[in-house]
Amino acid sequence: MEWDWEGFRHAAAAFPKPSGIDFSYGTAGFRLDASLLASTVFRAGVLAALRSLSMKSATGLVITASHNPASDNGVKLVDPGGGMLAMRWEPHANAMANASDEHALTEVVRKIIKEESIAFGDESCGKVLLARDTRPSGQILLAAASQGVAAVAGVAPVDMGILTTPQLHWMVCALNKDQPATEVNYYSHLSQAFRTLEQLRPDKSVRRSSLASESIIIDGANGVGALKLLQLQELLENLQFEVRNCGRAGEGGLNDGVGADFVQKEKAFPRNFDKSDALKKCASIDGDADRLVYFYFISSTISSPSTFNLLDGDKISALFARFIRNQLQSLVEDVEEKPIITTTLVAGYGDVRVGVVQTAYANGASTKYLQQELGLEVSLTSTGVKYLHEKASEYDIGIYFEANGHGTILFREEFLAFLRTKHMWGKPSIHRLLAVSEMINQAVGDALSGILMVEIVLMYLGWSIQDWNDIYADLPSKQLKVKVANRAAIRTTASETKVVYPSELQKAIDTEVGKYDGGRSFVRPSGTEDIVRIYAEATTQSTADALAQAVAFHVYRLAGGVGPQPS
Ligand code: NG1
Ligand code: ZN
Repeated sequence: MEWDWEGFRHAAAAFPKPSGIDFSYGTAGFRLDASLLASTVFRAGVLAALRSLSMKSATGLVITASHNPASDNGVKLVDPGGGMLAMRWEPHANAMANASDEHALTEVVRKIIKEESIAFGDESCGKVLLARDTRPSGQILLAAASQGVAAVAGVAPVDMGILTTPQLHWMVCALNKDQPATEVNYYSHLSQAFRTLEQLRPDKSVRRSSLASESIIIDGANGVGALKLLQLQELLENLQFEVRNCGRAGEGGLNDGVGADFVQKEKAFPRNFDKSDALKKCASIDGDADRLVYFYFISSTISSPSTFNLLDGDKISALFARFIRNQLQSLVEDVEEKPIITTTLVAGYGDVRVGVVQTAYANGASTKYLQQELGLEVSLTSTGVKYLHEKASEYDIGIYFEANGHGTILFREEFLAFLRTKHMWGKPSIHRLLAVSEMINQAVGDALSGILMVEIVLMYLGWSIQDWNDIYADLPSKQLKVKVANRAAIRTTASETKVVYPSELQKAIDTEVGKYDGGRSFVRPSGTEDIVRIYAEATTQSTADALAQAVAFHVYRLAGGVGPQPS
């Protein structure tokens, strides 16, 4: 098939790059004010098409800016396995997004074709699945991305409509495994696995603690996830939830004082929740439904003040890790009586490696719980699920979560194949592990499958949200952000826990940390906003707040802060 370069240039010329902007593929793709994005999404469409040809499999592209304000938008690219675009291709994405015009873009594309040895066959052989969230700018941007895909010879764009980010990841993964891959298939797959797990519950008569409540109230962030939760609910007879912040008239705007990012960072109720919801089990998802946190509120009594309790990604991870560990333990006890510490020897398979992956934002108390209470291996990676996902895939069962609620449980294919061959053992834990691998999204963190998993584990344990919260007490922590003129002006070590440049900044942070008992603090430039993020932990909330404030002041002073100075 001949590449029609003239036609390509013509198509690209319809989406000129805005001048004076340096686009950068961040923590999770490109994200910016929607009015500036048409050229970038067209080019991302071209890139997704090239990636599809290069891998000879379908790829995906989602138009979303996740938890950012409604006026922003962005693009996330999905690799054939269902994960994020391979990091090795990110420089290609940057080079394309920043090409000055259609001629420069053509040169970049030619170079990528050569470097990646992309061959053009005689027939159409590429496919890119496209989806978008509910942002008003989504439709026009999706059309631009679709034209980008179609501009590549032999690649077909397929518009899957309005979806959550994890739904599109799931579909790309399923399609490339020749499995049914529609939205209906997604709901039936998840709900079927949930029902299987319900049936495999060991003691259905187990009494829930007195405060355990069957139902959940979910904050849908006024985004796409709310709509999809309502669809999922129709297939779940035994799980009741009320969805608030669905984007109905009067409920407010997308991510505006609502959603998982707001709840986790502010440690506060989202809109349309209040003290009348005291003691109820509440959850919050973000604007594209790939993050999940839980929360509940205890109203004040004469003896104690009211408290807002956040159960973040770390606590979700700890709950999942406990469940997985228990299932493996019963497998081992049934087979050959071995305790679990880091690896579990299962007859016929060998050591089953279970690991939990976190980032530096993980609360220190969660790491301690995972290591000391559960005896599990914990590894740390840089911020961004692409790093956590990669690390988690090294284990037979890898549990990964960012504190912000983005995460999942990955099962190694060889381990699942082993479990399938052992079906005849008739051990419930084998069937449970297999059902979990079907229910929890294997492609990417997914708030919808995360809710099902949390609920089933609580059901197994007979726990209320308070019982779950009590597994460990978070160390008091505080997150702040400082607006800077150029976020590239700060560089950190690979683990992101130390500033390398400007070096005086790290010295100032060390001095501040030294003033507080049990203090920990680090800063890093955001990969999604023009800000530097500050994290601080200490033994009391007021000292964590003070440490964060002091460090924010040094960031402002030494790293080119703009706008109001932190006090
Ligand atoms: P940045 O803006 O790079 O910190 C944020 C989150 C990441 C990840 C991405 C993608 C924090 C501290 N950072 O990245 O963990 O989720 O957004 O959405 O929550
Ligand atoms: Zn998101």
